[in-house]
Amino acid sequence: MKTSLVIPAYNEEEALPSVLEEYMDKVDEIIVVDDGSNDKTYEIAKKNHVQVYKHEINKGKVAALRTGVANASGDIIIFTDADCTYPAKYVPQFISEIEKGADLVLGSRFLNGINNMPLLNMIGNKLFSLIAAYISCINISDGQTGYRAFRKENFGKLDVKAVSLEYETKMTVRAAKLGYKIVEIPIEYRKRVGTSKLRPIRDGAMMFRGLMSIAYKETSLIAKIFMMPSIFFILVGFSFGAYSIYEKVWNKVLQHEFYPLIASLFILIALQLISVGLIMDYIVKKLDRIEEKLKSG
Ligand SMILES: Nc1nc2c(ncn2[C@@H]2O[C@H](COP(=O)(O)OP(=O)(O)OP(=O)(O)O)[C@@H](O)[C@H]2O)c(=O)[nH]1
Ligand SMILES: [Mg+2]
Repeated sequence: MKTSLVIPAYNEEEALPSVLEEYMDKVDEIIVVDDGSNDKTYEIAKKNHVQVYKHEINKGKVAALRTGVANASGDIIIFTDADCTYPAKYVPQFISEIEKGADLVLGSRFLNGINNMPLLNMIGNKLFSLIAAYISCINISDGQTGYRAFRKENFGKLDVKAVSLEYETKMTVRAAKLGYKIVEIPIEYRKRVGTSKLRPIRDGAMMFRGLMSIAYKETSLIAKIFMMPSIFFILVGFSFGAYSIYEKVWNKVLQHEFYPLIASLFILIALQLISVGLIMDYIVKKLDRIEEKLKSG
């Protein structure tokens, strides 16, 4: 099977030469998508005799990945970054897993211990991976990784609606929903070369919004029915609690001595409703996945 490597690159003149050298003999074709860089990224890619496509303006990583896949001729597509973080030595494993029948292969940065990710990114990534694993009911350690492989014919289904870093997570959740076989390969994650293009607050917020929207869409109706009233109980509970604290701190005397009790009761009811909702949701999702698997044979 022919393998195409897609590398989105935005101002990566420092890292790109060693990335290309490292991957050159591991795949059948390399496609670099220069995403409107204003440094020497394009010239460097051209000099290395790989396929290069250029966005005249910066359109973001997702657009760059799509341009890459649209121009790839391989049966297997591998995504990697242009910043030297993902070692090329795992490529044969990615290919072999796809050939053995995996639908989506993920290079997991959280399985083998060697991880040079900055602390803030690490916390964010782990949190989002946990949410993604919960939503999709599968045990994935790194739903966010940018190092991944799949068959080109499946890209239509895996190409989720997203503009920023939520793309990878959403793709992983989609694959799980489709009942695809997802395989994780433990990889080493190296320190990035060149400056980070990540805007932690903006990108983190986009990712959070993206995940919340899939969490809402993916939550079954029965779970929503259980969980919705908990908003009312939480609001009332917190109001009673806040009023009791106000009385105690500012008036120095608790006139309504039952208010703290009411607050605790309402919050406990809310927690119970949320727990029942989550359990229901988990069961419904498991059943859905079993049905999905039976349908796809
Ligand atoms: N962030 C970002 N990356 C882009 C863009 N277009 C292409 N890319 C490429 O997408 C890949 C991932 O971007 P990175 O800046 O490495 O983001 P990250 O891997 O989440 O974070 P760090 O490695 O910690 O900087 C790199 O190869 C970028 O060059 C863009 O508009 N924004
Ligand atoms: Mg990176």
